[in-house]
Amino acid sequence: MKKIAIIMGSGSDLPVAEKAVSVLQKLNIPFVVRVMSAHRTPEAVASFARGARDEGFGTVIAIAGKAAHLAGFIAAQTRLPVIGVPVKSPDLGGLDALLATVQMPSGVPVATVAIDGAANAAWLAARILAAADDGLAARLEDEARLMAGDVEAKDREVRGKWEEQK
Ligand code: RP5
Repeated sequence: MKKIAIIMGSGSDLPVAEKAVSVLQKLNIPFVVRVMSAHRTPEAVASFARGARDEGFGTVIAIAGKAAHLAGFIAAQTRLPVIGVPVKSPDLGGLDALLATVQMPSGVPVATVAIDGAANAAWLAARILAAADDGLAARLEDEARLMAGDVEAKDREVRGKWEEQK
């Protein structure tokens, strides 16, 4: 099975990265977590991105805030799918990172999720791998049924509550 790389630009992004870790663990998908900065350790990022396919990765999740060039910098150097997660910052609320991540030039895409949306980055990465993995596709169907079950249970609870107040 292909691995997923979770790359964050700073140790301060770890709480966001952990959301992706939880999803990948739940789905039993192999992953690697690294801290590498497009600005502070650009050679390390370049080396990783260029070798990622040969290392057995199928998708890269890149998490960064502020002037968030990490996802785009990785996408420039690998043809693997790259998913960008903009991180919320106290000054501009993450809009800075969202725009820096999403506004890529044609031909070099970064699939950008919501601000701090690392969970959905992992779900999307799983869907990408599941296109060529029937076992993973079946696990995603199971998880979708569980999610539906949670909503239906809450619906029953809420309906019951209002019926009691008639
Ligand atoms: C980005 O700048 C990082 O991804 C982080 O979200 C933000 C702040 O980094 P630190 O100054 O906390 O290292 O490069």
